[in-house]
Amino acid sequence: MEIPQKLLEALSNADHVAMLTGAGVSAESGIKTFRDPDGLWTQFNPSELASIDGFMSNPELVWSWYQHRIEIIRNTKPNPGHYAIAEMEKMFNRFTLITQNVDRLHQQAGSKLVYELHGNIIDNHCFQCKMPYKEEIDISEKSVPTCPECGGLIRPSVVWFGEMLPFDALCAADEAAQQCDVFFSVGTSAEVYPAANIPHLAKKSGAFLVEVNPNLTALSYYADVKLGEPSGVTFPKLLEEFKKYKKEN
Ligand code: BV8
Ligand code: ZN
Repeated sequence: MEIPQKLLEALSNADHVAMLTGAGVSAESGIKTFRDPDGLWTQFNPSELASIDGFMSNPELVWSWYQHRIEIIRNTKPNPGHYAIAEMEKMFNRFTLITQNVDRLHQQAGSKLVYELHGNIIDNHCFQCKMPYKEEIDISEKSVPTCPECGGLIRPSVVWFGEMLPFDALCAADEAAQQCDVFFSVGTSAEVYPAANIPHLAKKSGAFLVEVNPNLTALSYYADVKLGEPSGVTFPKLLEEFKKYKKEN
């Protein structure tokens, strides 16, 4: 796989690099994506499991589905793509990492600043009074824990469909998209909004847009460079080539 010269040039002139990641960056760690042929949404219905209505109509089903995903994530390690992205954070004057993932594998790989647009699956809070829920979760327990403050049901701290994204993360993402010199869209189908707007905003703001994805997406047409290898292969290669380029130039 060749890393195009024009990308190495854009990176060597870049003061601010920004990146949006999706489920594809965790695929090589063994976590299923959502919309690939064997993706989660082919087996499960997102409106039933990842929505307020779904939780209200069957809290036990939704709670057990998230406990099931947490179990998988607990036995999962970051892949070379996550580690290379963590290293990129130190190589640029400004580096902004924005993710749609709830698995915290970027942080596990050493990324210090990660804006989570869709929350995270590790934390929980009260559905009613929003109070963070810190008590240990007994995953064998089928019933949904209740809030010690108000007795409300406890839910995972992810952003469900129809729910607003965390304001600070969304603002940071929009700001980075408008100010960055190079923007990477990695392992996302770019179909879930408002996250899918961010790469387009970066392009419109003059950023050099790079897509890392083995498949075509709604964004591919707009990319200045498309790297079609899996992210766990692409980023270690990109770092190696970029270090060589910086030495020679
Ligand atoms: C909201 C957390 C409003 C939970 C998730 C405008 C137009 C149309 C619809 C809408 C719109 N605006 C809003 C909507 C509705 C909806 C939406 O976008 N629907 C879509 C489906 C049409 N958006 C919302 O509901 C959002 N909220 O709009 O609120 C509002 C306004 C005011 C007041 C109140 C409310 C909330 C959206 C967030 C939902 N939560 N997750 C959980 O995880 O359980 S979304 C879920 O999908 C994941 O978080 C994920 O991040 C997201 C996107 O999926 P991707 O990450 O892109 O994964 P996908 O499987 O699709 O693609 C993987 C890609 O990786 C593929 O392209 C594949 O080729 C590639 N790949 C595979 N292997 C690799 C790889 N790439 C690189 N390397 C590899 N190895
Ligand atoms: Zn409560």
